[in-house]
Amino acid sequence: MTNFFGSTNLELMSSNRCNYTTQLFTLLLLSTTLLFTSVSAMTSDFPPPQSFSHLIIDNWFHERGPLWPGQSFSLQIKQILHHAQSQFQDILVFDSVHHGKVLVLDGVIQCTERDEFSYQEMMAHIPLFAHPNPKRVLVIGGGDGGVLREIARHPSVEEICICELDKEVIEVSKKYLPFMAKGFEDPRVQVHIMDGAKFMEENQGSFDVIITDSSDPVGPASVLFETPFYKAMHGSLREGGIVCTQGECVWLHVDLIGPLVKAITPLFETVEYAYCTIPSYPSGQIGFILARKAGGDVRGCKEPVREAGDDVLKELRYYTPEIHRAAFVLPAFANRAIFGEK
Ligand code: SPD
Repeated sequence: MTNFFGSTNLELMSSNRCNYTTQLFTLLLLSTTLLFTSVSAMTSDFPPPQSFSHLIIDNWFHERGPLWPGQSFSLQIKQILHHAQSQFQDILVFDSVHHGKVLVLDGVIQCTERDEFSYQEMMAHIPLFAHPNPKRVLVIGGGDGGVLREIARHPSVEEICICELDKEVIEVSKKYLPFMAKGFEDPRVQVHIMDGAKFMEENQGSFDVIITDSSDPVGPASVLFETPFYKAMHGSLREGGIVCTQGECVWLHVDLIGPLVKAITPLFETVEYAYCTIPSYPSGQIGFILARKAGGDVRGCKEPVREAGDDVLKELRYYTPEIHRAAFVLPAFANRAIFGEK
């Protein structure tokens, strides 16, 4: 089974041999050619998960990977709480010395207790406050529950569906990461352990907001960064609906983000990019692709169109209406690389 970059996972994980430039070029070609392939092709088999024990040395976890070549972020481990392989991936949870509980999938940090609120709040509240009246929301991935926790703060939302492929991520999060997994307790949440693309095929024109809270484009999450997946999300949105997806890092991945934004621009009314800072993600930053389907009065997502009540704002630690607007203001190099602007 080949992944997003056209390599096997084992080849990719052997980062010394990985030619990053070639992979990014392959990505560009794949993004274009896959535009016309069937969405059901996304559900092909995954390779057996491998162990990432080699990233733990002397009670330190070292995040090394092909998507951030030549750099590594490390956290000191207080105690390993869980380490096992599910059907899809290696799942590690540890208590760290300064970042609280940490969730790691296939050797990549997904959340730390210290800073997860930054990503989860921005991923949920940017699209939800950019929508005049969100009622049905779909989350793809997000098995830790943190994004659900944030969506649940919106009283207009009547139904929150989540499609997570790996039920063990949900179970492990409920056991060790309750500060995020409490998102599953909201009565509006409906859990579907299945492929998100298949779910969307069965739910056309259904959602006001679709949030894809994915890992990086290596292994099970790789298809979520491809154009057919955006076509599937477009089909599953209501008119004027908004997609918000994990959009990687401008310091590391503009060669991935730019071609993807370009490839999906013909599908949507608007395609925009926002970002937040977060110390425990590679290079301390992560972005979001925001794409809006035609219909309704509102264009783009840069302006919140609803007031967040004081009761909600006092609970939030990162999102404010001001940071909503500011998040779309990109450094010059990123604007040029992603949108071709001067
Ligand atoms: N480089 C890691 C990106 C991980 C993004 N997903 C995190 C899931 C948090 N709910």
